[in-house]
Amino acid sequence: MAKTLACLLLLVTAVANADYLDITTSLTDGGTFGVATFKGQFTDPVGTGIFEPFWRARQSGNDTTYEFFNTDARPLSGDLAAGNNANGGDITNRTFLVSTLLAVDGQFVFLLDTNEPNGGGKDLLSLDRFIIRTSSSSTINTYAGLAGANLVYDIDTAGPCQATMGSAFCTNKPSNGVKLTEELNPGSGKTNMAVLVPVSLFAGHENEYLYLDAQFGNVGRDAAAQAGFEEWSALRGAQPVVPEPSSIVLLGTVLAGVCYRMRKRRAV
Ligand SMILES: [Ca+2]
Ligand SMILES: [Ca+2]
Ligand SMILES: [Ca+2]
Ligand SMILES: [Ca+2]
Repeated sequence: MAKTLACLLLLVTAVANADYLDITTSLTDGGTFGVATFKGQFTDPVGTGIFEPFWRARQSGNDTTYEFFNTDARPLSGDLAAGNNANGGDITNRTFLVSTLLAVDGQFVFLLDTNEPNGGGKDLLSLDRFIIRTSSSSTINTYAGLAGANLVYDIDTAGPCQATMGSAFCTNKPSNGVKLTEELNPGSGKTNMAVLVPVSLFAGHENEYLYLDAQFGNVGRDAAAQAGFEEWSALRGAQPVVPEPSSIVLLGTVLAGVCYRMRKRRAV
């Protein structure tokens, strides 16, 4: 009996700690799950970051739920080849080194552009999973493989929902997540949510590749996914250095000079 009561108490506590953060009223809404912040908008105070989508997926049809993670694996195979997620996968999805992320006030910034109809309740979309992992491999293509990668952050185990900004509020659900709407910032290329993750969580994993496992459309089926592609981008700083045309010409001139001298010396 005592055991049953303890189990019940544990269950009640677990349910009480599982919530959806509702940021469907205003772009200034937001809150936290543990150390990460989820909010309707983000303004880069530095203004130098480069926004590049690295995650692009959808499930065709109406009122669906789907899950996907970014990878460099080509062609997409394993778990990622299933369904219509792969339609966008081959074009846009890729991973990158953690060291290329730009820190803003001690946080790495991930931006979500949802693609849902504007209105009629179809604009609603739930983010049900948000899991960040890192790995020395850039070509993981199964969930089993991803489960073996280093766990950085998982919204479901991060802590209870705390609505801390604007009119955001938390509603009791079986697991943690965020309820969003396309309507607050409609259109493609417009940010519908920003997630701020402390840089400190990535310590010792700077030279590993980043994976974002995200699921949409599952909360109680009242914020299901419609077929437009959702996209995640990250605010990144250090980009791979590509020599400028002028330096390539300069390098070519120097090399030509060296070759000429070597030929001349050989001819002597
Ligand atoms: Ca959008
Ligand atoms: Ca929807
Ligand atoms: Ca969840
Ligand atoms: Ca969609």
